[in-house]
Amino acid sequence: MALAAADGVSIHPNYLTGEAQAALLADIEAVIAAAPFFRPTMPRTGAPFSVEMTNCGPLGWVADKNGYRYQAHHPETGAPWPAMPERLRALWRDLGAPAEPEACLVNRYPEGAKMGLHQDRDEETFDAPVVSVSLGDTAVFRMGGTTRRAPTRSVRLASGDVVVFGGPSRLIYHGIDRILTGSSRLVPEGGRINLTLRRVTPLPAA
Ligand code: MD6
Ligand code: FE
Repeated sequence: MALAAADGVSIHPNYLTGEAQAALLADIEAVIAAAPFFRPTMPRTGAPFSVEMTNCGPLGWVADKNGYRYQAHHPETGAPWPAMPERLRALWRDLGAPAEPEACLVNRYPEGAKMGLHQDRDEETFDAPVVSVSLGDTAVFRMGGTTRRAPTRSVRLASGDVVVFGGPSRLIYHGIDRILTGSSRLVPEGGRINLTLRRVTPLPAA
């Protein structure tokens, strides 16, 4: 059952069964084999993120000294991103938008990694929701409002949980405070993997 956490945010605890999580993880391991993790850096300071990233789908999100952007190829290998696994396209058909997802960002959180409060706003359109899938260790996820100063609250996201930010919540601030190491046995090397599915370009006219 989906929980309405705030206007337009829906949280689907246990959306994926254990079996579906394992199958999706196998798909993602194939993506990682073709497009190895890279460590993004902050545009101004050059400070490395504590998470590692890769992508699949036609476009991928990258961060380096030139800024945050979407591009069609891996920043280190130069290869096009691997195709979006069908399992993710099906999940997007169920919870996302009618048009195909264009980007899936894969974030890996080793022990101690976190992600600062941010908005997802590097896309050309905010008309489609962002659909986020958690695999592996549980995360403490913080959500606020559409301004940085709005009050925040935190929820735990466990393996198989899916969060959708759509409508008025598409641009809310959110981040990962910490990872509860050892809380899941799904990922053999431990840690947490988060997948965020997005549209980047405007939705085709209906
Ligand atoms: C994470 N998630 O769960 C980071 N962004 O590791 C996100 O940054 C996120 O969960 C947009 C919408 C939903 C999210
Ligand atoms: Fe985000």
